[in-house]
Amino acid sequence: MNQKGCVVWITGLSGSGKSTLACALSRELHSRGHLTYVLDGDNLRHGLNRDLSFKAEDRAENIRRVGEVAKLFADAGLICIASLISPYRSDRSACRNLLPKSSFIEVFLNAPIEVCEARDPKGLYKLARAGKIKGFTGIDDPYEPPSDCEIVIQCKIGDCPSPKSMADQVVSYLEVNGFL
Ligand code: GGZ
Repeated sequence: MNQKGCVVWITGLSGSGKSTLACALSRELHSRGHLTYVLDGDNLRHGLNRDLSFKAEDRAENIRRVGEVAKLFADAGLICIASLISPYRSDRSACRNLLPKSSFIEVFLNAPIEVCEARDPKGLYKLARAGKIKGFTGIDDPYEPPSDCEIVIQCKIGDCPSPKSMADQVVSYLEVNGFL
């Protein structure tokens, strides 16, 4: 298969469903015969990026490294799916600038903090509210939503799309734009 590589960059708060979407999207693309690789922020912080904290400069370095790695996969013709909070517009924009135009597809998983905090799968929001984690995105650290991204996935209180339907939204974009 002659596949045009690209980077699908998923941004959103902790608990918004980025990893779930990345996994569902990867499965769907595999089932259609496409090569993918998932770069998940939380996982990479156990290896490649284990020397980095959550202060702004370290988040920038985290995102820079993942952007560079994602570019390598895209150059090799894979659909690279990166799921990181990536809270700063400037860091996301720097990654976009590493790639040829249209090959960086920014997906904003727009789940309100109320939804993410109610899910709280690892209990991190609870710890942040109690002051036991400092600089937690959305609590006492900023999240800058994209103003001009390619895809917005909307999740409202009591009405969030299923993993499959989130993945389908991205797949449709990739089809229409000649990546599949
Ligand atoms: C945000 C934090 C923090 C702080 C630990 N702020 O939802 P998770 O738990 O499983 O994934 C989050 C992960 C964030 O890593 P990223 O590499 O995606 O962040 S960034 O793009 O901002 O560099 C969260 C956990 O780490 N976590 N402390 N203070 N999330």
